[in-house]
Amino acid sequence: MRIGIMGIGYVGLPLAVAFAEQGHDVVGVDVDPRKTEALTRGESYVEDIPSPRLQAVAHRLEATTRAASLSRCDAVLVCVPTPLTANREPDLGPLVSATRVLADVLQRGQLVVLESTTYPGTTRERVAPILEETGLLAGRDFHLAFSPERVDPGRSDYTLRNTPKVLGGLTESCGDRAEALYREVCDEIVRVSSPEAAELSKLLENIFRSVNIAMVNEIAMLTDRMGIDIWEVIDAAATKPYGFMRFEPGPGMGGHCLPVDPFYLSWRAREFDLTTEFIELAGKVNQQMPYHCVSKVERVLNEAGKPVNGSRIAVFGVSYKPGVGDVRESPALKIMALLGALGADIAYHDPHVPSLPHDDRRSESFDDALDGCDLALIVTAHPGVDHDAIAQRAPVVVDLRGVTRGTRRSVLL
Ligand code: SAJ
Repeated sequence: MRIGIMGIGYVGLPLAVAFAEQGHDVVGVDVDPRKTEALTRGESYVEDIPSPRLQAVAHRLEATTRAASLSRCDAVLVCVPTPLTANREPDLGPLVSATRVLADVLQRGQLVVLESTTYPGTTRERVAPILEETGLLAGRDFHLAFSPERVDPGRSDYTLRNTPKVLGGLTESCGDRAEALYREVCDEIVRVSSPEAAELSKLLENIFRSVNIAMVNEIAMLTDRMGIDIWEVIDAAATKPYGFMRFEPGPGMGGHCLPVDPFYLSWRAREFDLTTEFIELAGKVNQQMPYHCVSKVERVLNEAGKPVNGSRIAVFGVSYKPGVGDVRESPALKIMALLGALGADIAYHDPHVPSLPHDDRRSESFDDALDGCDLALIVTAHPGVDHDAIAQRAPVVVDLRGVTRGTRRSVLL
């Protein structure tokens, strides 16, 4: 088959490589020429896709900014970003413009699948009408379905191949067609009755995490006042062989999914006269965590007789979660900004983030960051970083991830 991918980022590129590895010709279309040029040179910019793997399928992979190439494809997968506006409302701009571009080249008999996370109804109410402006009817002249991406950055045990693929077609035959396509790269297909059910299942997955992370973060703010070790409490609760799922408190929730996706549903729910309290509350609690962490640092420095102003604080781990270099919505950035506003002299060490996108700060070596600091702040605990050494060598440590529990030399969240 000839497969088209619109948006060759952390979702589109793994799909492109997977289909090419199955012997299919793939056209990757992206508005960003830096991406298409890098792929043409065989350079991957997605951590989970090493360049050698990309180069191995270079003969089957065409990267271009020209959408015309999609007209020769049997199927087109749409994997463009679905961010929030500044007012935390869904921003379907990238999706609508990609769909308009696709409409200009859409051919009878093609299959179109939307993978971008979005609110229930997007495929049927926003994508289908734009494609049907061509005069072709969805479900009759072309097939249309929704199948949510489930990429978990940095994870290697579960991949596209062995993570069940949920999909919902606009019609039964749309679903059948999409299922036949994904069986090429996924071991298990989970059919649901409609695109709406598939759209909502994805949001439920991430809202489930957002709400549970918020719940444990709120309890961590309470145990901080009660003088109880939240980590000991979670370890104990996690011994329950059923009915409890472990989530860990932390500096807040980052990434491009969990801080974003829930608001797609809360916005949509308003059209049905329902305020999704859980989602809103979880958002508020998780947003508060950077402030709670900064007040913790202030208190710890104060106990050492030092003001934040002028203190040298070494931040360890600035990406949004361990093992990845992605700093989107990372709580570490908020914490550094808040501490900076209090006059702290901040340095950071992160083996995954050599420099920060929004200012000229660069990651210092482990020793340079640690030596001479008044306080070490562990925000994201990357594997391979010697957190015990931090606890041994820093005058005082605030550990937001509970990785130095055993050392008894650090102050936990
Ligand atoms: N976090 C906590 N405590 C926890 C777990 C996570 O504070 O117990 C924080 C992390 O530090 C991070 C944020 O939450 O800042 C999100 O991390 P994550 O690992 O929960 O999620 P993502 O955003 O990297 O990936 C999620 C995954 N969703 C689920 O596991 C249901 C991934 O599978 C999705 O594909 C991805 O969202 C997505 O693209 O939607």
